Amino acid sequence: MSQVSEQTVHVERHGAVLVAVIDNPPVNALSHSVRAGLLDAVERFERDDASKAMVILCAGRTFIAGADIREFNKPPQEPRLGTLIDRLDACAKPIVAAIHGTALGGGLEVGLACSYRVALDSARFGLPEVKLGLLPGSGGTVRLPRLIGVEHALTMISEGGQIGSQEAREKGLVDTVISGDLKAEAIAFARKVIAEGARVRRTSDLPVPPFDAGLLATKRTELAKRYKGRQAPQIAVDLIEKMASTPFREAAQEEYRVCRELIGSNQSKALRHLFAAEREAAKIDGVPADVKPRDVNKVAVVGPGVMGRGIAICLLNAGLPTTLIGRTEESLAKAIAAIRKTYEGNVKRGTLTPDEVESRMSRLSTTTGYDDLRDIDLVIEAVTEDLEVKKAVFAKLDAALNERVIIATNTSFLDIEALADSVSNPENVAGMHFFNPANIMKLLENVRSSRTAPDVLATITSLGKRIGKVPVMVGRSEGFVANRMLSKRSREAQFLLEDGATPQQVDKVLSGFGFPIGPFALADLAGMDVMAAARAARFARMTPREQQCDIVDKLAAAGRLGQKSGAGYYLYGDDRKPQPDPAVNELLAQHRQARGFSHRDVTDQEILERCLYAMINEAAKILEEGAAARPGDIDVIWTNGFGWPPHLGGPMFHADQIGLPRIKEALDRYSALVGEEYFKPAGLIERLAAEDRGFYG
Ligand code: 3H9
Repeated sequence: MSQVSEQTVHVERHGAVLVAVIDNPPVNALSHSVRAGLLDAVERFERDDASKAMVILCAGRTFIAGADIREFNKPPQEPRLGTLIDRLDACAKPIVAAIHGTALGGGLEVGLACSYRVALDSARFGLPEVKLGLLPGSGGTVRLPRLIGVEHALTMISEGGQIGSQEAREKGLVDTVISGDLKAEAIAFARKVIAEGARVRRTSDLPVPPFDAGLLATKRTELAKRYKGRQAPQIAVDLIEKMASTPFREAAQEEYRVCRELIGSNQSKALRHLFAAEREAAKIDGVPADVKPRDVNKVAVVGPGVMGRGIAICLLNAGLPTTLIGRTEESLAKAIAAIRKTYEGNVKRGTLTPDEVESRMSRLSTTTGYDDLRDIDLVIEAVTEDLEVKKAVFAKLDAALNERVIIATNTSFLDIEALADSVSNPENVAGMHFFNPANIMKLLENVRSSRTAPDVLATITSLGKRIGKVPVMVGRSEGFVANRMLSKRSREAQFLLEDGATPQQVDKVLSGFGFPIGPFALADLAGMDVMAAARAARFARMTPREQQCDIVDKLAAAGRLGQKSGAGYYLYGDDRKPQPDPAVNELLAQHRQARGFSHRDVTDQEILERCLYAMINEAAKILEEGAAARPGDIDVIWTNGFGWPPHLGGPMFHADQIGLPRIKEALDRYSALVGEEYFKPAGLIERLAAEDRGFYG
């Protein structure tokens, strides 16, 4: 019998039914003690003639959420999950998995190895391993297709999505959906199984259902497009292909071999790093975990412009009654119409029902005054990006709101301390920096001032999660973290054009690296007028070379506003596909000549290094200044905000993979080539490189 190191599984006898209860908070992951405890429970069940059926149940908020990710960096320890699963599968008496919460990864694999599965109506099911750069390693790819068919199983395995209980029931994954007391109902179900002859049903005995021969090729193409550069989704198709023509045991062995190989891969390490970093980011540096967020039941948004509308949609979607404050009835009417239009788009795409739209719209109210804000708990200010305008709004809010109301600004670069100075309770002031389109983008940079109260920081973090964002706390710094780093990449992209690169070369290199879109195609999407306005706003703080690098202004002046005018860095036809334009090359040649730059052939390596290392160097300065608390926060910001490919772990993780000594050497090289003011290595990089350490130690 296996040794149980700590008690995370106990058994209860209910007549002829033995119930094994797993209690391993927070998510009942299959840690060593759970595997050992469950194996003990099965062995005891097998020995005990009085027990005719067994139920596996979990305490707490969820059924098993998978293998214990924290154990992946250590060698596998017996009993391995595969050993336990084989034992469940081989059991001569029926076992019922009683599922609530989320049955994920190894958790679902435990369920699949049981004879029966019953689930609460709110339960969810998935094999999310692919999101961690892995694939199921304990029978998921060999059992799920046998149970629900190859096509559905392939979708779940290669995309990692979840399905609910009703769908699971329809597809044959679940035998019964329960809406009452899971434990009582699961025991009753087990008694019924006993009464009907205690039949054992093994998924491993089922044949693989026939499937469309073209499915695998179609799926490969679809996945390659959707998960650019990711290896696990493609390997999922390989495994399913092999599974369909290989005996069960052999296919299961191959699955385990592949899973172990993927655990050791760089892509999986990067994705596991991000999983942990995202959770770490929710823990606010310097704020104890027991600080309670304030209640947020009713909110207001000041400013019915594009950002204000997007923010209002997020709040309405989360069920929060929201008041939109605007200067005129006309601007508010326009905002209401735009919000409704967004929702109608959702209805057309089938992601919302008309009733859901009406219930969301019914939570929206508008006002042009500040008199009726008595019940509001939190206000998000999203007016024009001008300190004086914002201060005037803050003064009005200060007069109207009670002393506990949180005032969050959506500024993207103004000084949060100056805004805090303009109200009587500066401890209530913070930033909530959304990214456009606010209702779509996952990243939320929450900003703390030196005086923001800890419970205000906890509140904006929990509100961020509640509205479906990935909130990361940042400190005072111009452009905060995401935009500050982006501005360095944009600068280098512009300088590279002056040196001789073309927009398409730069875009190709960066999208080849894994960004969803290159910087110039992105600028064409945003609009050259917008880019020129942003440049004008920063002009006084630019270096002389940046000031004179006015390619954006020249394009805007030529009416090349990007996609909306049919031409920008590229030409656009009806299909909106960017086509290189000789006129842009001519404009660049003239610019170079006027500026005294001679054209040279810029290598792809130089493009990649200058764009990425300029960002990494800036990130190191941000860390030194304390504007980000941890390198992981920066990785979370860039993978959720500006499309850094998740399988490369974020800029800080990637820097460590390359090695800081190598990065420092390149920064020195570009200091000499481009200028010290752009590439002088940050003190942190100098120090870590000298010690041959990385950002993560
Ligand atoms: C697998 O199963 C491989 C097998 O096929 C084969 C093996 C051979 N392990 O997300 P939350 C922690 S691969 C360890 O904030 P929520 C998490 O770090 C696995 N810890 O809560 C956090 O800790 P802390 C396949 C885990 O309610 C705490 O739980 N399974 C694990 O928003 C709360 O997490 C997955 O990929 C784990 N597996 O969401 C599932 N999972 O408090 C990954 C969570 O210290 N998990 N923790 O920061 C999830 O998707 C979500 O955590 C879940 C709960 C939906 C379960």
